Amino acid sequence: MKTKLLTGFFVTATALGGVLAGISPAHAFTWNNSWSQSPILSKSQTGFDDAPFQAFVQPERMEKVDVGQLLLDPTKLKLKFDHEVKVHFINEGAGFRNQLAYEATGTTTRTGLVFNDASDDVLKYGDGVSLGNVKAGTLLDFWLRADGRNGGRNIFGTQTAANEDGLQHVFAAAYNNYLVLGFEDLYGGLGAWGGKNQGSDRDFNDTVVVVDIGEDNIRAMSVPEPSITLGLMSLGAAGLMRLRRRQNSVVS
Ligand SMILES: [Ca+2]
Ligand SMILES: [Ca+2]
Repeated sequence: MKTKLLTGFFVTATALGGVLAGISPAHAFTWNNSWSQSPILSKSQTGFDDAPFQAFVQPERMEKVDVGQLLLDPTKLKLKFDHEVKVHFINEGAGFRNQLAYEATGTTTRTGLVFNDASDDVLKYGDGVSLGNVKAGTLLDFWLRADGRNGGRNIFGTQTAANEDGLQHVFAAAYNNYLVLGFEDLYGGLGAWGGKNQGSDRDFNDTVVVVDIGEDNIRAMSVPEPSITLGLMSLGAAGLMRLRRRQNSVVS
């Protein structure tokens, strides 16, 4: 009976932790080495113009760039409308040869490679890759394998809680009806050395991409929705009550 009680407690604690952490608990992302690179689409093929977004590649963080962008929570990039999602390479300010992957969770569930080598040695500014149609109700996450092209194995993504150093590695912003993502590819805090730390400059411009999720999705993401948090909290409380009842029935 003691074991059952303990199990009940852990289930309750995990559920509560998930609610407190926000929408989803931390999860690890597994890189699949058998992914292949989807066709790289040129600007003439997509009609995308990278010029307005070059302002995000400078020796500072994205929140310090002032072009009228709106900062978004990188952990909550959820689509409300179906869209053929495309990712465009803007620029890079890195010594590393970074790789970029994506993860769709929810209505559409799949993972895949975006850029096998997000370097300006191989990509032109504005080059794009289609991730295919992504359905409404899908959470989009992006994961960078730092220097992955040269064998690097550190993976940093939009889900901050899943990053091994516990730090934010992606800035997200809405600008010109697109989603802009800027990645930091060095492990650890600003200027920190020792252990796995790499004396990071925390400039968040090591790989910069623009994601075309459609104007409707960008508009929906740009509207603050305080009712969501409240709804989640009450949902969590209801779940907790159910678990307590279940736990009690096990004990009795
Ligand atoms: Ca940099
Ligand atoms: Ca950096």
